[in-house]
Amino acid sequence: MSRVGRVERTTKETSVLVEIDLDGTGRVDVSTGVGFYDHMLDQLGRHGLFDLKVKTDGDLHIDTHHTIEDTALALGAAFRQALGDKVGIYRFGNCTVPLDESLAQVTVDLSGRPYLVHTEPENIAPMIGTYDTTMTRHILESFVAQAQVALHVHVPYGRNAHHIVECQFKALARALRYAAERDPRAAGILPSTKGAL
Ligand SMILES: [Mn+2]
Repeated sequence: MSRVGRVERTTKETSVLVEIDLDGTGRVDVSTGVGFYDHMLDQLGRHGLFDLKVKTDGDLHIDTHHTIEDTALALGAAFRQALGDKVGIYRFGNCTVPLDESLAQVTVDLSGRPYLVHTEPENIAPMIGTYDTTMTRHILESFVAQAQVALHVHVPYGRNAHHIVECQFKALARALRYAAERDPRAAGILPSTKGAL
């Protein structure tokens, strides 16, 4: 059974298409008009081993905010759709990824309940190209709200803004991959005592 999600989301501010295959090979085709964000979504697909297509046409004449946020919302919705009934998966995942001087620690529970805990260095440079670094938390909030997952992302230390953000996306990719992966010991079993996820 294939685990794919497809979401089209159109407002007066943006038009977004996201397609994701959780059992892919890291084949990524991403275009949002925000270079650094494309680079981050590329990390997500590559290190999550998701096949990921993202096409966003947003109101970049204003700024990159709506484009980034709405893409994250659609990505979360597509991820949730692709997870389906969650039978036979690990459910929990975590990964710690260094990027030179920066470190990201990510833990996820595909719980059905949205919750984000996020910490990163306060003195991070405000912009990376056209990417406003305060959007990282906003992306995670948006993804969590739609994917309905509990997500804890911590960067205990780091200096370079590019590294600080990129290690978060790499660790997120791996944590999501491990959580969504099929557990060979749990075929046909829903990983919850509640009977629903
Ligand atoms: Mn916003």
